[in-house]
Amino acid sequence: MSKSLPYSVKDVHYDNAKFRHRSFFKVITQTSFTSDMKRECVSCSTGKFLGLFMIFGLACLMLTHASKTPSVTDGLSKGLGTNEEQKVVTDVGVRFKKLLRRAPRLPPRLSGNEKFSSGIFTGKPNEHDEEKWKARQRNVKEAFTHAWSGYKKFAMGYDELLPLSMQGFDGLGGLGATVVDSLDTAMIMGLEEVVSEAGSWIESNLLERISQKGDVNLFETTIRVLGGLLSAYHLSGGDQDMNLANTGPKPTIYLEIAKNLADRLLSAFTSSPTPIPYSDVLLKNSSAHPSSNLLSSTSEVSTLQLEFNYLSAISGDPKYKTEGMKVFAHFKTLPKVEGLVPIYVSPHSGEFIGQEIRLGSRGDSYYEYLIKVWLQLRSIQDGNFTYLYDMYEEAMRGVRHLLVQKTIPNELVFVGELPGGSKGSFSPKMDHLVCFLPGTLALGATKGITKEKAMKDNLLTIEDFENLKLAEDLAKTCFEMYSVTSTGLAPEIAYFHTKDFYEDGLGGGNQSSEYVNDIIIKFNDRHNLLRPETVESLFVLYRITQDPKYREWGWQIFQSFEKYTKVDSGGYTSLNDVTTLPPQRRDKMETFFLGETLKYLYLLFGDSSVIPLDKFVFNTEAHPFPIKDA
Ligand code: DMJ
Repeated sequence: MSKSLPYSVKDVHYDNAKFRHRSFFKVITQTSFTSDMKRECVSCSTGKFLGLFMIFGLACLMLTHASKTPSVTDGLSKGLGTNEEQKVVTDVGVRFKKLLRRAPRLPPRLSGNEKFSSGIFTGKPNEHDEEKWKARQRNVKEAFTHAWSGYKKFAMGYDELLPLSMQGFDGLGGLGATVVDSLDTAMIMGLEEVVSEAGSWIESNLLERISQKGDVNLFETTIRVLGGLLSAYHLSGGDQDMNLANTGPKPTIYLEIAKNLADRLLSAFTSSPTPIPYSDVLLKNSSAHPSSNLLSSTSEVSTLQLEFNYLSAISGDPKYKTEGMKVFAHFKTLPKVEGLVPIYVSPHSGEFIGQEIRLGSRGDSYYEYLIKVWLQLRSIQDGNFTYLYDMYEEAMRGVRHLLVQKTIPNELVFVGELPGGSKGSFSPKMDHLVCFLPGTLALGATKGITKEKAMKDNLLTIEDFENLKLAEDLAKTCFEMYSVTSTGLAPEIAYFHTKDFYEDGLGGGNQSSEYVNDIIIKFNDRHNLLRPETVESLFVLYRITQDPKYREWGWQIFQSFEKYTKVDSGGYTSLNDVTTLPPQRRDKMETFFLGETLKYLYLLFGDSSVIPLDKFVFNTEAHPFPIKDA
């Protein structure tokens, strides 16, 4: 028997095969019972050898008594291998296997602790727990209703609510961004009244706004407004030619408006001399222009494709996808630092500008969309998008190698920045925005299925395990960025105590936190904008690991939002300083609080079969699109 992996040439065509180890028993049974393999095997000497070997093996099994010894040599031992494997492995079998197999290239095992905390051996949550989470989910729904009612009362049709001054504000070009960003959350929560109010407003006003309004940012309008319309189209039954929503307009209304908007947004691509679009669009005359510094943000130009691809799929018009995907095809050709890219790109030269590398602002969702667009397109035969996966894997290797460090004294894992590129020095600074990364890493590792299933099916590579580990470590750091403050809410930016960096007297204010000396919060970074990234990652990690601690962390964060950001007259507000009590309030409810933060909390506390991660991909603003053929 060949001692080198892969065992079968077929495995070569199977992703990750080179890291998979198949047990002796599986090699025999799969070889024998897979019909075309059988054909190959009887005609080759290896096959004959395997056949004889199987007969010999079976004879041995019959001769030995059936004392069941767990297969300690198998990678996924003690409960994680399949039942058949454990049943048939006897002492003799184990000895044979030891003799005949080279030391396998095994994925790491779960430690006792991990097994426990991953929920694999904890069984299903009991009824009492389920009731508790249902009640907590209802609390989130009430929070959403409170947020919406404030917006409706004081700001309906404006982009955002200023909850303290009880008025609306157009900070995103005047397309009623909160209405569109909130709609699919209301659909998911089954809030028919809100669906009706938001849907009717969109039907009566949005086209007119689009044709009369001026300057909008291409990225913000795509992720919030276009994304919101597209997921509303799907969730209301548009893909199935049905109207599933009991209320609000027909799904085709959302699609028509989405097309009208996207046709105008396309001018950012078509007026640029390179595949890199301009950052701003004048909707009313479908023209586009670069930002004042003439540059586009790397994350902005690479965070349009999920939306444009899905619009092409449902409208039947390939032009949106064609333009959007040119950005990635172009990025593929540009030089990078171990897969990491600078945060600015010029639409005029098509080149990256400057050296600054980070996974926070202007860099973040470039990495998120590499893997999500690959997940969205991987079943489609009309193009080869494997390069996206390769770029993602290379980038995550770069993150692990160049950006990950641990704090002093408690070894929290964080992702820092390279302000001067690969040759510059490392900065132990992390935007809250980076907290999207644990979710993205976990999703990229299991492709949306549970860790338990992925392990059972031997689908995880060594790198997948490394990424999952980083995801879990980083999620903890993100959670501790909340716990360390007096309000239980994270600052916009945190610094970390390392051997090269420390500043005294800049803790978060919660003296009972273990991490007061690990996390440093500078004066200008103490605000909280009700951002979603941490709860987004908790949601994804809960779905993938099934570890209840992620739900508990999410619940703690939700309670802090309730306590310190809720405004009695309606809505929730951003804070100026999370480290002091009572916190100074800022007077702004961002659209993503309804579009993302509350949606992810609601899904985190709810049934895992709702919007499953192997069948949907969430855009960066938490609008879910179905994955074709998933
Ligand atoms: C949202 O608009 C999106 O999540 C984006 O990717 C990052 N910024 C906000 C939320 O913080």
